[in-house]
Amino acid sequence: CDGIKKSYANCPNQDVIDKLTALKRIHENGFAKDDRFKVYNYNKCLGQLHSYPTRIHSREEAMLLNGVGTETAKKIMEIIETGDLRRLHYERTGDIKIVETFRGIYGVGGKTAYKWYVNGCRTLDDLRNRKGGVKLSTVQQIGLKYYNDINSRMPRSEAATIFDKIKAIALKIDPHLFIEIMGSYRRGKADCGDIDILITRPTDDGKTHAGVLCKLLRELRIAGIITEDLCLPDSWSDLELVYRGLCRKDSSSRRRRIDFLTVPYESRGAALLYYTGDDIFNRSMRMKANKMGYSLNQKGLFAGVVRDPHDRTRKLNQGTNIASSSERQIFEILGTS
Ligand code: DCP
Ligand code: MG
Ligand code: MN
Repeated sequence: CDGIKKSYANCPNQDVIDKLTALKRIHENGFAKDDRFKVYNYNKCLGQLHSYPTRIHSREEAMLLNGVGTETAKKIMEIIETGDLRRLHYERTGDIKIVETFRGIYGVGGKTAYKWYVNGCRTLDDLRNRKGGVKLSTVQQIGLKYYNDINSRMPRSEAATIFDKIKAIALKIDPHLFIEIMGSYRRGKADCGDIDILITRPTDDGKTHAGVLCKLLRELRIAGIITEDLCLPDSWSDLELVYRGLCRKDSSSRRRRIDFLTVPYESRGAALLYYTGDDIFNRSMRMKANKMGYSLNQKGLFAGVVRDPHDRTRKLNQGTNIASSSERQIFEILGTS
C-alpha cells in the first residue's frame, strides 16, 4: 500500500490529477451542471492518469485516455502549459468546502449535503441547531455528534487493544469461533480508519456461527465497547451478516468506527482477501482473474462464468466456485503467490 502511495507521489502528472480532482469535486457537490456524467468521466480519466507512466505532452495524447474529450483535453493542456486551471478560480471553493464538511458526516451523501447548504446551513453548528428546518436521520445525528471522532484515524495499537477485548468475549461465547481483524490493520498500516472484523466457525461438529453476532454485540454493549449502532442486519439468523457501529477502548477514549462481517466457513479465504484490501489491490486482483477467464469476489474465485457480451458487468450464470476457503488457494490459481 505504501508502495502504491509512493508511486502516486512520483506520478508525472500529479498536478493534473490534483486540479482535475478539485474540478470533479465541484461537480460532485452539486455546484455545477451535468454532474453525474462529468464525475463519471473525470473518475475514468483520473484512474488512468494515476498509472500513466510519462508526462502528457499534447492534446492528442490526452485524448487517447478514456473519458477525455476535447474539453477535458483542453483543461489538461492548460494545467501542463500554465500550471494552473483558471476554471477553478471561478468556482465557489469556500462553498464547496462546506458541502464537503457536511459529506464527512456518517450517513450523509452529496445530495443531502447540498440540500442542507441550499437550506442555509454553513457550519456543523447550523446543523446542530437545525437551521432552515433541516432534518437528520438517527444515523446522521450520531455521525454529527461524533464528527471529529469518526473522521480521525486511530493508532494501530488502539485497534489491537479493542480487537483483543472483543476476541476474548467472542471466544467465551464459543471457543471454536474463527475471528480475525482485517482491513488496514491486517495490511500493517500504522493507523486505522476503523476496525474490520471477520467472524466464522468451522463446522466439523455440525454447528455454525449462526446467532453468534447478535449475542456478541449484546455482550459488547454491556462491556461498554460497542456504544452506537449505525447499520444492523435485517435478520440475525443468517450466516452472512454485516454490522456497522461505533465502539471505544474504554469510557475515556474516543469513539471509533467498527465493522463486523460474518461469512460461511468455506468462504473465509475470499472474504479475508477482499476485506483486507486495499481497494486498489482488489481491483487489480479482479482484473487478473478476469483476464484468466475467472471471476473473483468476496465469496470466492469462480470458473466458467459467462458474461453478457454487450455488458461485461452482467453475468449470465454464476459459474463454479473453485477457491474460497484460503487466500493461498486463490493466490496459487491466479499465479500471484
Ligand atoms: N473494500 C473495497 N472496495 C470498497 C470498500 C472496501 O475493496 N469500495 C475492501 C478493501 C478494504 C476493505 O474492504 O481494505 C475494508 O474497507 P475499509 O473501508 O475499512 O478500508 P481499510 O480498512 O482498508 O482502510 P481504513 O483504515 O480507512 O479503514
Ligand atoms: Mg478499515
Ligand atoms: Mn471498514
